[in-house]
Amino acid sequence: MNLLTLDIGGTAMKSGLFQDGILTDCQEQPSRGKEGIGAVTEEILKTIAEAHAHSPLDGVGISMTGQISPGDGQIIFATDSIPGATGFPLGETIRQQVSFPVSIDNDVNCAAVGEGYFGSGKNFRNFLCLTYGTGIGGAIVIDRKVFYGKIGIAGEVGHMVTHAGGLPCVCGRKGCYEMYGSTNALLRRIKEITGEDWNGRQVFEHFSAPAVRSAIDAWIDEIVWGLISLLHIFNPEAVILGGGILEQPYIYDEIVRRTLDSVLESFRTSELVRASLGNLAGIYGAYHNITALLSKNQ
Ligand code: BMX
Ligand code: ZN
Repeated sequence: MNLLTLDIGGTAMKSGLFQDGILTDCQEQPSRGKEGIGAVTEEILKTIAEAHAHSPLDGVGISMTGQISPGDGQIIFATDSIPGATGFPLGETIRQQVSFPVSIDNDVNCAAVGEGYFGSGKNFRNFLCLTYGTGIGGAIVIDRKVFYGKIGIAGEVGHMVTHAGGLPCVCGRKGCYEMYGSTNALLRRIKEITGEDWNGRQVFEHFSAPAVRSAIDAWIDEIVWGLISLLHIFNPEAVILGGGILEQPYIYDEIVRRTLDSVLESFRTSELVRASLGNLAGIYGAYHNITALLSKNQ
């Protein structure tokens, strides 16, 4: 069985090919998010067509940034990290072009499913999964199932307000968590201070520079303030933390230390764990979702 999985964020798109249950190939390319939903869709269709031409596919599992209607794959709302995506019928557009089943869900719901079945979430029934990347995404898992809310879009933690009346957010509102705690927020801050357009890795190469170090520390506090509220609301067994930048041991260690120091004592039993599938969690979740869809269709 040949299944292609795609994990599409505001900046990058990963594709993973599963052959008889084994991830045999994984690639990463720009998602072209800033160019708008048309460019992203073009990349998606091109990647599917190339994989299918190489070895015929039985299904495609998609993990997509934005508020996704899990059944039809419509983008109910997306921030300006992908202009024009709000309202776009992504599922319908892809399904019109292919002859095999396609599953689509929000990227962090997929990451939570990936971690839940194959990674750090295996030992927990009730957990949150949060990723820190272009934005901040979230998923709520209750009794091993993603909690979808009324119309399928629960868990948009990036848009809880952590600074009333604060910075304008890509969602059109003000003061959202992701404007302060996402990797993009850190890179923006570093650019203001140094004038440099660094990526996350380059920022950490300058970790010992006092101005860089203090920007990193202030950014970690922003992450922690959001986590404190979430722990108090959900009292989860665990919070799984993902996003490439969390691979920096200093960040993860400080998030854990400061969060557990700052929550009410009665909330300190929640575990804060790193996504063990790293940035492949979405790919594995999309794989689980398309496998489940195929067996339901049988
Ligand atoms: C945003 C929102 C979420 C997404 C999260 C992480 C859009 C386009 N995205 O808050 O749906 O889960 O970012 O996504 O509205 P990423 O782009 O950082 O991977
Ligand atoms: Zn917002």
